[in-house]
Amino acid sequence: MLVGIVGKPNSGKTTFLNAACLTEYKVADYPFTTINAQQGTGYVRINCVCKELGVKDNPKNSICMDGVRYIPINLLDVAGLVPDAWQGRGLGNQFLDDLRRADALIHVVDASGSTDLEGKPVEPGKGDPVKDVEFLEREIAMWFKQIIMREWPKTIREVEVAKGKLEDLLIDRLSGLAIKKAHIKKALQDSKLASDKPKSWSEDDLYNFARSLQKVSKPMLICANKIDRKTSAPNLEKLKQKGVVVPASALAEFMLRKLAEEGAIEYKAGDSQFKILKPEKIPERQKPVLEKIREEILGKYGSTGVQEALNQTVFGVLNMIAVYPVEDANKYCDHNGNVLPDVYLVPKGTTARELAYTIHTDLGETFIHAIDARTKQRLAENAELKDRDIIKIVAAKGLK
Ligand SMILES: Nc1nc2c(ncn2[C@@H]2O[C@H](COP(=O)(O)OP(=O)(O)OP(=O)(O)O)[C@@H](O)[C@H]2O)c(=O)[nH]1
Ligand SMILES: [Mg+2]
Repeated sequence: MLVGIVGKPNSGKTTFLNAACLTEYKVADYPFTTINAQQGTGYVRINCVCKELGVKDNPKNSICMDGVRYIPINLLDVAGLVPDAWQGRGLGNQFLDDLRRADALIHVVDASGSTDLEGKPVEPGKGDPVKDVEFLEREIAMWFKQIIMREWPKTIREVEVAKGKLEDLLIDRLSGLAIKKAHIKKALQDSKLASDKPKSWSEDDLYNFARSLQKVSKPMLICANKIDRKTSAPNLEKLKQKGVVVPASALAEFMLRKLAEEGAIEYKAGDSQFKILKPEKIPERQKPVLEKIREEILGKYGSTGVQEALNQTVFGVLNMIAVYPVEDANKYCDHNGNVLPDVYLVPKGTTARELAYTIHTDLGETFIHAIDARTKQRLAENAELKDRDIIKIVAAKGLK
């Protein structure tokens, strides 16, 4: 799973990455601090089934803290995007190619309006985050359009003369973009275009198709960042008309995570509160800031929003579920006795057999049936899995 972090310069993308992954990439209050893509491991947070089952788990592919399971996902922070980047402005859009493999995008917006469209600082409230969303969506759609249009006359000929199927031809052009045929079919449907007559498509049609394809293949969540600034609140409502919006303060999350790492406070990513453990470890100038975070961010919004943005992206926008595979359905463990060792993120609608394939090709190929470890009932190969299911796969070729 790869989530790309996009947005104009200076909106807080790297701060978001650092807060989610506890990395230390450079952050500064001017545009284009980041030039090359930067990667980190972030986590989605779920309530672990260990509490419900009353067992002590030994997680392997994830982390469990006090009954809260953190499942790793990859995050990628890229250079800031300015209007007309697709035509080469700013750092151009070459770096968008870093996002080709992304499954979803988080658009980090400066909700406080402290920066203009190019990321230059302005008087807080003067920048318009709604415009930020509009231009960025256009830039990403134009990037997609450019890729679709590579060899477009050839594509038209192959469809209209050789009677090839547009989705088959496009899947070749778009293969590096982690786009599936189902995405192309859905985008063709959504944009209501005749797939057998691409010659009749206008520039606007092509744009709409590119936009639809981006929406289905790399859905985007808006992270309304910098909510610690007063000028953010009025913009939040307006932003909600633009899509799924999560209010956040990446800066607050980074500070809480760092203090927790140093043992000064008790705080887990996504918590709605924190507890001061060692006041002597907290620098004096940070103490009033902490109280402000407690009252004006956690108290008002319920969290700093960074964890919420990751969770909403994976479970909301991408519609994934979390499933625990086990080898022993009675003890919920693997063959080494590790209890609830792994959690897999799979798309909603995944079947028992598809899960088997995800774990190992051999398990998929020699699948016999699955067992729901909670109820001990057998599941047929096409049984759809549910969120938080604990599943044993029975296969002719078990993993040793
Ligand atoms: N008040 C406030 N400032 C923030 C927040 N997040 C980031 N910032 C500040 O915004 C500025 C830009 O942050 P970066 O993380 O470098 O932004 P970026 O989007 O990666 O910028 P580029 O790499 O230039 O594209 C820095 O001064 C950060 O301290 C936040 O939640 N609240
Ligand atoms: Mg940056």
